[in-house]
Amino acid sequence: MPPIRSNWLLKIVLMLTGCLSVPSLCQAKQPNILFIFSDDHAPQAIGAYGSKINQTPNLDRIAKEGAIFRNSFCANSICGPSRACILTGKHSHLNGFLRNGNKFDGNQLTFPQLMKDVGYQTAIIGKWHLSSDPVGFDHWEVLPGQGSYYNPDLIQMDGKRKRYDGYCTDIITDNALAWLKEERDPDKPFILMCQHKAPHRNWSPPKRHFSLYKDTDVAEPDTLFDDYANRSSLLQQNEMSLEKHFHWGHDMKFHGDTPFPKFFASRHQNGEYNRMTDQQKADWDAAYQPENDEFIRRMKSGELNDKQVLQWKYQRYIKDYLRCIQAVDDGVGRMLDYLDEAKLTDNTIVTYSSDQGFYLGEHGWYDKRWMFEESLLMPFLIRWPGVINPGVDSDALIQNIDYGPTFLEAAGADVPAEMQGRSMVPMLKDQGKPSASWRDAIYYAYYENAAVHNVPVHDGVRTDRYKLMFFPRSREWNLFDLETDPQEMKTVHADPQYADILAGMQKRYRDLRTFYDVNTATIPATRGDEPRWRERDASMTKLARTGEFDLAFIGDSITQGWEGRGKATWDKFYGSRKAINLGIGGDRTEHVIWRLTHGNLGKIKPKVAVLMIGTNNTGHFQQEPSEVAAGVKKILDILAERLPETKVVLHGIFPRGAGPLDLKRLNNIAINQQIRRLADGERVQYLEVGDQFLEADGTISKTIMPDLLHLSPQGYERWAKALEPKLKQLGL
Ligand code: SGN
Ligand code: CA
Repeated sequence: MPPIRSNWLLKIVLMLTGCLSVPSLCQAKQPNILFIFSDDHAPQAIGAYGSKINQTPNLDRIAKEGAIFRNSFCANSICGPSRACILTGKHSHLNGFLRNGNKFDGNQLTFPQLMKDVGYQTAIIGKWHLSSDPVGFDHWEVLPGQGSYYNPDLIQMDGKRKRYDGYCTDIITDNALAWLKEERDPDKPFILMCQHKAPHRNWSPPKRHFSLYKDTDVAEPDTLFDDYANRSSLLQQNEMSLEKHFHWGHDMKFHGDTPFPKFFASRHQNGEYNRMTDQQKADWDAAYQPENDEFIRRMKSGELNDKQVLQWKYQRYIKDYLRCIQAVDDGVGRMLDYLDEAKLTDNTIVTYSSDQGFYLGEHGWYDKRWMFEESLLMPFLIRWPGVINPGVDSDALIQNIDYGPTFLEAAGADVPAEMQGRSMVPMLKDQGKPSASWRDAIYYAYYENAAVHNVPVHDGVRTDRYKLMFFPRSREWNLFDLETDPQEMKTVHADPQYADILAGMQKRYRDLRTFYDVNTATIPATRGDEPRWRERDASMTKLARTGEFDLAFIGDSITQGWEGRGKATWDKFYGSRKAINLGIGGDRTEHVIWRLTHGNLGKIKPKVAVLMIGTNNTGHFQQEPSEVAAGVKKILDILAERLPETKVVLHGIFPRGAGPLDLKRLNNIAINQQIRRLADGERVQYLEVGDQFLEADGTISKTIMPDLLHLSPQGYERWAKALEPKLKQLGL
């Protein structure tokens, strides 16, 4: 953990000068912060980062007059999660916003709230995408969800939506400037977060940039035709390729259905076009129609081979993307000009960043999510006159969880110990040079399983030279040497020459997970990418919605087995007792956590829930017993919150394996030793019936557990009999 920065001295000075009560005096000390942020803007499309494909003079100005960070990384490369990491200074598993679609808990500790506490005015205008309303801001005006490029709606602080005529990037800039000029209190320091929608999909540019790149081709990336060989097999399953996953209307800006279904998906029309006024539509069509007609003509005449079609798609995509960025750059220029005009430049920190990077055709992709460089990287430019010299260029490994701590320290506020990021202020004062104790590796985790673009859950670490990724879905490691293979085309995890490096990186991975409190057993996880799991989960949710159950069994395959080898016993014991089976084979604690918070409890209010879970945590991943116990605890907490009247029979995990020294069995015993303490004897009653399945010498008979893990019909009968007195005692 970073040390708590105690700013008592500053506080005394502020108090003596009256600053705490008369904030105007503070302005010289407390810098304003203008946080300009965009969505999906990859560093390789910023001049200062060496872009080969576009020019961004205004963004470059921030770098030129301040610092550029070349090793700036995202903690979780997706929109809402990245924003939650920034607000909280914590990795996703602790701030609770793991994937788009979660709802941000605004009552948790966030840096804007803490800045308010030290006298700042806080404002956010633009894309928010965290579902709940912004908390900790004196002023906010945010796009609903993803927002729109054309004639966007913005949610007002009273909850009403206001529609603006015009182009989103310009409107967000206008409104941010209006707040600076007219609404803020000039006697107080401010943090203004100006957050663009652009250049997010579907990359709809403004009219003034329609003709940019009109008559030129944009350079293609080297890896546009990546075949995904030599890396995790899961790469092949992606649904974010230029080749297969662009929509004719939405992405490629054609009207109607595609005549070429082999090359283009057809589902999504261009929703932006539908929002346009007649004049906007006319301007749009004047720009796109001739090119579209020409492409259709060439396709119909058979002039284009598959490769050329892909190249055409790349040009359409990248040009629109870059045109959107040009408008962001224009907006940044207007903001910087205003700071000059209003004489605010000297006392204002300006940062530019984006929620993550993006694939601009690299690896044949658009979108983000993967831990490969293009989407792991985030731009981070910062200007701080008087502190950062012009032209600082830093290779320090920074992350979005560092922004909050940095702003807090700059504002003279304490950085709470619970924030996992670190303040960059000392490094900024040292012109981008990290101290000896600065981090040597970053931790990354992506959780959005079973979602758009089908990128698997994975996590990993990156040092200045190596990157290690772990894919739980296939249980694969991938290791990249960024010096010899900067484009990450070949994993070297199995190369004997890298054996020591692999071992070292795996240790770094384990240690960083411990350092950041990453316990997979407690992080809600869906297996929705597995059709059988998805179907069973959905059917249980449907059944649970019907409501009437007195008894619920919750668990993994051993519980699910009541419908298989245990069926006769189930019918006998529970057939007439309104019982529901919420077991899914292969589940670990994290999956049960997901299910119970994503519909599986439906409307049920059972008298008794019988819970047994954890054997797969041990069997599949060798999670530590304490980690698994924490997972069980979380499940009990969920049950307490959602079903406060329900009594829980918490089973010790059944024994497994051939003999008493079977390692997986020992792990279950260790878990049981911990979870039995979670029972209060009232709401939660611990019940261990494992001895029912053991022979006198501690072995397990195959007539009871044919595979030494799952019960036979006889085994189920023994389970039911051992459980019965407890159920009776609990009123069933
Ligand atoms: C939308 C996009 C996806 C994108 C996600 C997340 N589809 O679903 O391409 O990956 O947002 O983006 S779209 O058809 O709506 O454009 S994020 O930046 O918000 O995380
Ligand atoms: Ca984004």
